[in-house]
Amino acid sequence: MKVVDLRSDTLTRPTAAMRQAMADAEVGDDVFGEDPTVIRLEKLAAEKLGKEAGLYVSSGTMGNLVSQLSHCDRGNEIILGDQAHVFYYEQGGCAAVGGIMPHTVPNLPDGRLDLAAVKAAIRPANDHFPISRLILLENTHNRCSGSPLNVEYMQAVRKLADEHDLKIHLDGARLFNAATSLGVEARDLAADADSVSICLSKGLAAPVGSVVCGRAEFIARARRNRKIVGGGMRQAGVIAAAGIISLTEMTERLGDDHANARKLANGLAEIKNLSIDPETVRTNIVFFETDPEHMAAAELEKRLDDNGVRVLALGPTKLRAVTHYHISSEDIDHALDTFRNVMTG
Ligand code: TLP
Repeated sequence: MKVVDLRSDTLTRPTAAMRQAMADAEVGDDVFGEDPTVIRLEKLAAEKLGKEAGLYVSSGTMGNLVSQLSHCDRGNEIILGDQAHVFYYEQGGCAAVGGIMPHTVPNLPDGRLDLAAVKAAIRPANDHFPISRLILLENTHNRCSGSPLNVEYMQAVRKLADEHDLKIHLDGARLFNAATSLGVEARDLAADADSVSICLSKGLAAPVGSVVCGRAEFIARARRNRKIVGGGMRQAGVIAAAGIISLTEMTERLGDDHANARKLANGLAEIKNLSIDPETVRTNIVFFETDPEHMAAAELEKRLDDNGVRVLALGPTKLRAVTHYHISSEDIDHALDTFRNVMTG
């Protein structure tokens, strides 16, 4: 049976060029700072994001955690969206590992945080309160339909952060999707953040890895924090080699994934008992709702799966489909046929 797996862009497998580069990678011990391929990847990522230095980490979760640990002391507070991946899907690592308190404000449907709400969340100097240290943003915003945050918004948050002496961390797991969607460079979207974590292992198809970028002095702290969470890797050039291909060859094709996501959204909008506004789909993530009177999300997920189409049910009525490197326009046609059969059958 043909399988169209739309559960996540994390499912992408390394390309032939990546596998070759991994086999050929020159390596050394990266904890000694001696792996030339890791060094090359870190420099390349920093250059692409317009930052002084980069740090190769094993995952987006680790990138976000070491960044928070490197900005904050125990008892400090971070301000972030209530839909943020860091708040929702990272086991509260900031609190569990770093003693850092998350202070959420509601995400707007397009992934932004209302600036007045952020301002209201910043603690005044008072011995009763924790110290606000960091604003954490996500671009694109996973749970907010994969929406991209634009440069003007980043600048506005920077201004507010500067007025209150706060740092900004950007969870840029899909920053190149945002840049593609907005027609800007990733470095333009990173310019106003003190630190940025990008993922190589989602739409960019590397098997593992993320890179945190920022000022050299920040990255030196992040390197220490990576070690304490067990992220000091040895001959990591073997995997970093694939990440270099992610950044040199895989960013340019993300527009295809966005076109496929929009095509899927347009098709789903036509199917009775499903609802979606295709205009909200601006990158590769498609959220849609099912009418539970007709079929609950978990049931729809299962029936699709039985027919070779995989999506994720993320609530009683809410589902997510994500396009990526292994999904073609024909796969979307096939998936839509399956949706129609399952919904009417
Ligand atoms: N997201 C995964 C799941 O964890 C939900 C997915 O399938 O979308 N930031 C953002 C915005 C992410 O979407 C993810 C992964 C991460 C961080 C964490 O990356 P990893 O999985 O490498 O730790």
